[in-house]
Amino acid sequence: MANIDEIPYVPDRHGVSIVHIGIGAFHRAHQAVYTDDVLSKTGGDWRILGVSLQSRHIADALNAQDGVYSLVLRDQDGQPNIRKIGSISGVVAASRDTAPIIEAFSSPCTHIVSITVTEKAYGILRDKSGIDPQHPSIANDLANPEQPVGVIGMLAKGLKLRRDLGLRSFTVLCCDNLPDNGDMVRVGVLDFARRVDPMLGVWIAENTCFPNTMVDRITPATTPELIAEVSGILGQEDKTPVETEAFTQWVIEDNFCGPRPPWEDAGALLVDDVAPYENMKLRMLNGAHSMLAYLGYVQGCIYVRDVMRRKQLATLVDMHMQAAARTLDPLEEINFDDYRSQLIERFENPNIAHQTYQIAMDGTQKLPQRIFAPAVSCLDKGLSVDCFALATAAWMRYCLGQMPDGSKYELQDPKVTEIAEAVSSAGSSASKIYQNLSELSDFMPTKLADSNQFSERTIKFLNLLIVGKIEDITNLMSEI
Ligand code: CS2
Repeated sequence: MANIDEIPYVPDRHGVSIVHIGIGAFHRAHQAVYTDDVLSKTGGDWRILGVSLQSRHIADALNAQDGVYSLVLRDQDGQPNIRKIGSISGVVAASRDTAPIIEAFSSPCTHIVSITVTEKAYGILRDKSGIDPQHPSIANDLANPEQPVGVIGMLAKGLKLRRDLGLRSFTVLCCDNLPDNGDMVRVGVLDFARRVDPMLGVWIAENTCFPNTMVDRITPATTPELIAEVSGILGQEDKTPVETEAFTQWVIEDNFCGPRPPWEDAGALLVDDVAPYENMKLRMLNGAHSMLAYLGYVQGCIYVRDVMRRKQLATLVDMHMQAAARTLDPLEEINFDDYRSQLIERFENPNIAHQTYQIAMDGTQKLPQRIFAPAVSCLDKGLSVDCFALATAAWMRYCLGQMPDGSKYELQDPKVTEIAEAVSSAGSSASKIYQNLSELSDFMPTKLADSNQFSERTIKFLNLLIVGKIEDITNLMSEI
């Protein structure tokens, strides 16, 4: 029988002081759980008002359950453990009703606005010089700053309300998988504010903190099967369960401009500098994830665990993590070999059904920090770029949108049109595919694009992948 843990506190007795934008599965398996731990251990008014930018469904489903949902923990063996989470007070669908969001932004009780909206939603240029005025929600919000639909416009509006009401700024806490995520959002919000109200830019620069964070917990998307399984165990329907692994990690820069929950009591690490943790996670975990997703998907592996069961692919994953570790500065508290072994065990977890297709989404938004940044470090350090060339080739092969048997799959990426044009005008030549895809806008860093070593190796791997020769790849890699 599965174990069910009920909420050990009365949720309604705790006030709301956090607004969270992007109330998807990851937030519900991560920050909402740390906050639930805090509420259980030390209480406080730390509940979360969720904002859903796109989906109305999640707002309706969670509100119908008073924000309460099941967290399903699946470790390597045994029964799932179900835990009810009470830290979310309710969810507002921004596309339907902005009044409760304005009210929360204007409340002196709100101390933090946190975010998980995925990489593509920000619209900030990769060189962090500012916002991308072509990005759909940025373009919309620059034209209508009073009715923002995107995350940057919404933060700027919220901060404007604080300034106009003479309230202390809230802290903006970005929890997406991006390097220097807080610094990046700061650049975007400041640039946006300066364009719509220059004095607001000055106020934000002086008053608002944007801590950097590293977040980690493998969380597959919720499926109808999970909903049916959990509802069966509970004996009543839960439309919004999330399943995740036992492992969880959160490293937060201790830089808040107002009160914050004692998340360290729930196991979060509050530090002065998040960058070394962030690079380790982005390059070793996420980099290997992207590589295995592209390679595995076209080999017919539906889940990450299927990739790990194929010896040759698992060896390539291990090699990728080792290569990524070589690009990192040492971290006193962490032995990278131990971290790698732990990652491999997590990827192998037979009870987590994490789809390679899910990870393969939005490659143009993920490769720069996961694959290109460590590749550039290799060039700087005189190390082999092979593992990163292979990951890039695997993504390029995936961009062809076709399985080895000719059946087609749909690419999900904000640059899908550009990718389709790049691929179709390249014909069947690997070097032309490489050239066209590496020239996508705001994508590959110049240093990498200019490297003959990188292009030659990537094209060589891409050629092998197009004819489906995984054995030859392993042989080539073992020459490293
Ligand atoms: C994954 C991440 O979908 C992806 O791109 O690499 O969501 C990964 O599972 C998480 O970052 C783990 O913390």
